[in-house]
Amino acid sequence: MSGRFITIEGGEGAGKSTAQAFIAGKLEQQGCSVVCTREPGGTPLAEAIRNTLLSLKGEAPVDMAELLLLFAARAQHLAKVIEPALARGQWVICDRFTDATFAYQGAARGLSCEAISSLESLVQGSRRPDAVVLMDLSPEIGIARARARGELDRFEQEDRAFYDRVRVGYLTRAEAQPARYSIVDASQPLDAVQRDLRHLIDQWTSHG
Ligand code: T5A
Repeated sequence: MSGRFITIEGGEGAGKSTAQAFIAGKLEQQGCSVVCTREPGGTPLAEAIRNTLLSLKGEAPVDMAELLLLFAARAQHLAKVIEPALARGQWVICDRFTDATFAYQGAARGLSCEAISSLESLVQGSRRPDAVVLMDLSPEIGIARARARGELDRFEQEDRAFYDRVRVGYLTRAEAQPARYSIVDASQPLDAVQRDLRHLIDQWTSHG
């Protein structure tokens, strides 16, 4: 079975990392070779950009600088990790990707979708995720989960209206492309979330 490029999206604390570990474990049990990675990040340079973007210290980037830094990290990550893994036939399970840019920098910060789409084509060529799992959760619960886990980063200091726009941005994209996106109700208890994820894994592997 050849690998697929799966991305996991959603607001703060929606359970993306937990879902990623679960999906990777199930695929590995089926004999798939899996690479787990994340954005921003995934290579030393891209992780350095992540640290800069998430930090509360120093000069905060203006919105356009934030957008360009995210795509700079993405270019490095694609070239060094994602494309080589897919070329080897591995599955790539990525915690956030370009849908996060449309939701955060587009819907929430208000940068133009056309500008983001242009950068998407420039940096990614025709590469798009084969499937996007949207962990949908109200920002209230997500931020409470993130807060319970520890200190909040720069993105986690935004106001409630920002996260509402992020959520609507994600849902709008998911509803426009139902073949590629699967929405998981992330407010459910973990075992119900994992049951839904198992259905998705079955779909992906039965079309392999
Ligand atoms: N960003 C990123 C952009 O603005 N543009 C971009 O293009 C990209 C790529 C960093 C930030 O970067 C921004 C958005 C982000 O703000 P991040 O660190 O990946 O991105 O984002 P966070 O959402 O902050 O990641 P978290 O690690 O906080 O959240 P997760 O991964 O969604 O949640 P997870 O799995 O760690 O779970 C959080 C807690 O909830 C529990 C877990 O055990 C954990 O304690 N939990 C549940 N509890 C109850 N029921 C369930 N069903 C649960 N599932 C998990």
